[in-house]
Amino acid sequence: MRYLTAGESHGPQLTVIIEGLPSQLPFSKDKIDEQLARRQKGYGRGRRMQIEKDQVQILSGVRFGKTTGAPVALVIENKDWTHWKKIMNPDPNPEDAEKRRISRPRPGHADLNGAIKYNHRDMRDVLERSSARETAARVAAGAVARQILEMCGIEIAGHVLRIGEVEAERVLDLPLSEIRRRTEESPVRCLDAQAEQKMMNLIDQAKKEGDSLGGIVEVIVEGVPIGLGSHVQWDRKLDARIAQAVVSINAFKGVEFGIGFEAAQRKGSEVHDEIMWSKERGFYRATNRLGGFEGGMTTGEPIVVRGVMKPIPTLYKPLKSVDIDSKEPFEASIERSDSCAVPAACVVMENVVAWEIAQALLEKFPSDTVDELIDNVARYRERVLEF
Ligand code: EPS
Repeated sequence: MRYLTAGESHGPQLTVIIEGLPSQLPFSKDKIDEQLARRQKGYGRGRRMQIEKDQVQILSGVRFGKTTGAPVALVIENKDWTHWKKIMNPDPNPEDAEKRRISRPRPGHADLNGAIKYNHRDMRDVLERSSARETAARVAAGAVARQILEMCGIEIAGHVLRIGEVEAERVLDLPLSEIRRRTEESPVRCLDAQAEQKMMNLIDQAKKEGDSLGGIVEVIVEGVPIGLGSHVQWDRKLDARIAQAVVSINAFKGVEFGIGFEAAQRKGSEVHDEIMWSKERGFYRATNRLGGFEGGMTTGEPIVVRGVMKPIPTLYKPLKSVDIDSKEPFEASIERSDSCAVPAACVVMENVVAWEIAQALLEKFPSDTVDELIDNVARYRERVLEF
């Protein structure tokens, strides 16, 4: 299973093509729209989100509510495009070519590197595609993957652990349904009410100062069978593939599993999870410090993965940069942005992780129909219990 996205931030639409979905998968537009709506929310989002109302159109591969096995094409319209038709015109149009031309790269964005690499004198040709608007398309693909996971008894939830200097108190052992319920009610998708208020105050302050904030997001996946991914080759290790997917989300700079970077400070006996067995559960771990992975394969314990997002680099507060035409220094100051997109990024991360797990599931259990997949997973789970 694979997907590609296309589309610019202010072009007419975002497009996703998904190939390799099993047939007969109940395909819910509402469930995709629900994920898209979740991504649009969050305290600290800017004015663009008041313009957009992201909804998916299904263009192929689905008939009478089920996948056919053919590629699925999905489209999300950019409502803002009506204001950008001239600027984003694909036809040769010298009259408008100079309008809104960008010669001033923003520090922290793809602008300068992309312009040099692709030889663009108008950096709009870079930033339109590098914009985090593209994450709406990735969320749509992940929302489809979630529908596969759901049918195989795999659940996912995410929450915000940190925004700037405010860290949430860890809430242990909450059922994922409860995490989903509580984060949906929180404007910053945080489980700790006190931290939530502090996070919101910090976002207000950053906004007032023309600054931006990053943070840490945690995603948990339960019900994953043992043995997704493989130790035998570097590019089949599922934790590594999840790491790539997470760091590829705009502004994400790092990823950790379980206790993560803290493992460096602990002794081996305080890191590794002891192996247990019972008739009801089969093999399991006494703890889950490694976050659900050993040897690039799932252990059957919950996957616990965290991603760190840098503060959005589009700032009202000017940073020094250099104009690519005049080579004169200037102070970059940009009009419209989100001051904090960590709550939205939490939804993006949940969905990109869902995609990687669904893909690994279909690699372990190649199936042309969803019923075959469900049977294969169920039979494997029984075999694992008897191992
Ligand atoms: C973004 C800049 C802003 C954000 C955008 C990402 O858009 P605009 O330039 O139109 O104000 O709102 O995020 C989205 C459009 C989105 O859907 O998340 C950027 O430069 O990355």
